[in-house]
Amino acid sequence: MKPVVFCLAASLASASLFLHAQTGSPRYPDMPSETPATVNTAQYGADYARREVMIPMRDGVKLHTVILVPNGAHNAGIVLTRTPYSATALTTKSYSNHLGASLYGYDNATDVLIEGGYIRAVEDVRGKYGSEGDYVMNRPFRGPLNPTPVDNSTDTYDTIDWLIKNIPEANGKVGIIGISYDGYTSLAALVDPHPALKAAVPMNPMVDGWHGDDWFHYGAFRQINEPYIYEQDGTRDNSAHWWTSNFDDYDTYMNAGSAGELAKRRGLDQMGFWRKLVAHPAYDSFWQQQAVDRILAAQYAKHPPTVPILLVHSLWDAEDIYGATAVYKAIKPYDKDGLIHLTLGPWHHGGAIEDGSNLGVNQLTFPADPSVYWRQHVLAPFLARYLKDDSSAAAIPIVTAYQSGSDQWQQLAAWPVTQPNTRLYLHGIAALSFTAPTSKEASYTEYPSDPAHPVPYLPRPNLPSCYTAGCPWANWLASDQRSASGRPDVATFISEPLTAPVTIGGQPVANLVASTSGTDADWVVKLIDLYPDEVAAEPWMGGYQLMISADIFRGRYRQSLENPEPIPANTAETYHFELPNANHVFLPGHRIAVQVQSSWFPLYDRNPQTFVPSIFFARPADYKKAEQKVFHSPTDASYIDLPVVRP
Ligand code: PG9
Repeated sequence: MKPVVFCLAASLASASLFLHAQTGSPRYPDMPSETPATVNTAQYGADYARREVMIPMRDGVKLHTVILVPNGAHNAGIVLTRTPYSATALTTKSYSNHLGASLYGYDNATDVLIEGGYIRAVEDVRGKYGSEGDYVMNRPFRGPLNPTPVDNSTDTYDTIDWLIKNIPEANGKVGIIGISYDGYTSLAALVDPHPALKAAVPMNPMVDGWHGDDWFHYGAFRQINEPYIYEQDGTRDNSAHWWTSNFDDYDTYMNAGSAGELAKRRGLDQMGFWRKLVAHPAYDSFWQQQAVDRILAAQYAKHPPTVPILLVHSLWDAEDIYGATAVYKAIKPYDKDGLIHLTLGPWHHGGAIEDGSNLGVNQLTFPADPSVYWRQHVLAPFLARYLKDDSSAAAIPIVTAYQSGSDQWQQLAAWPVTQPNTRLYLHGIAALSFTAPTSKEASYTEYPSDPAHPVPYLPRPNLPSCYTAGCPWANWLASDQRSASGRPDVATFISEPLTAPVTIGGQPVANLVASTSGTDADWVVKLIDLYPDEVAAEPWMGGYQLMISADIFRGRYRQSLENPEPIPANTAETYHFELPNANHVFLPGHRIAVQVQSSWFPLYDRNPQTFVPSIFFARPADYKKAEQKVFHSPTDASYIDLPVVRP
């Protein structure tokens, strides 16, 4: 009984203390609190003014926005970012009275924003951190998926309207910029845009979560994002944290079995977005109606684009490798005035605003920092041309593309440079060539796929995806594939050393003819640049196997992305799917390699290899070892159709 009374008394005492604190009258007048009612950030010596405002949206919800105005700003353009990752965090890299030291690199392109004298506005999206309202992951646009009168389009419109009316130092021109989710909000601004929106820079944007961005790739679920969903959906300030259980995430996900079982064990099923994910494992209307490339194309089909756009794609983007080029492909046909621009850079996710001189330690390096080049020669003039009153800044090329292999920037009139036009055939005895297979060679290559021992996407231990120094996540797409090529459950095909360069500029297409002894399967296809045995200038690149373009396809969707079908066992089926864009020269002395495997773990959930209604909830007994066959015969030829650029 006592504990209850104690608790009751304790709670009454703390309540009265709390009331005193709240009413402001000190409980002990002779020893009042030293804490002021509010703290005003001192501006002495600062080179900018910091203002924090709550901007009212049309439904009355107020959004927290940090506004940073450089001292002496006059007729300045505003550069806006709308984020679910904390406006305060993005604008207080350090508590400095120098603007350049305060802005985080992420989203900010600090050098360009400071040199350009722009006013910086960063806003918490509805439902996150300092903003009011309800959070919905990538809030669908108003319509069948969103019956409310508000979305990220209306919230951006209302925000811009307030900014241009309430910042006297501004010139009435607003640009929006952002990476990843903030790339998605940058695209959302283009839906029914405010007339003051004069430029958009969506960088590595989330565009189609099922097709090839963060949630699935061709139906294979990216389960290592479970912690992200837990924390992003869990609380307004991301204060509920996913707990770890193993240093090696490979064990975390293996111990649970399915992605759904792990979610249940961790309480992820409390989160609304998780429930939506598991309710829509296929490419149904839930995903199709949210695909931003489709939404913008439909809008521009009615009214051509009026806002200049600079889409930014990273060639080794581990998170949103689909979005930017998919939007470009979808909307460019409606661009009557040459307003739609695209950059393809040799970066990881978000690399354009970071040190871009390499893709990881003892991985791919570049002779000069491509990020500095891009910020100074592409981003800076683009923003200046459209956000400054003096629009004398030079026009930028429609496409600025970094060609890996030759290590040079290209100014192009269009992307892709060419469509797939040359078949690179898989052959028996692990060979690869531009000539079609003949009946004189083995008609297939066989490999086992055992869900009890899935192929790691990186050598173990697999650390949780993290962004601090030393974390391999950001650069894993440029990691050496030698560790995979030696595995019996990875089929590797290698060409002879090239005697002349092979240049590709566009999207390769995988055409895999394969069978499985199971009734479902995943197919991973990797196009690889295999370096010479020794590279004098960079010894660590000797024999390196660098992925140039790779993806995973969940076999149940081979006939329809919306309606999964079991795979008939031991029957050759064709899997035909686009791989990510590449702008690369395979140099003489290099070889081209292709790897085929049936798991990429723990990044993607395991395919049980027996057809079940939902892989999210496959049971332990469903997971069965299978024998996979990749066919390379005259009638069942497997190949990658390359967009070869002819001199
Ligand atoms: N696109 C990034 C991401 C989204 C969802 C899960 C994990 C990463 C990002 O917005 O940073």
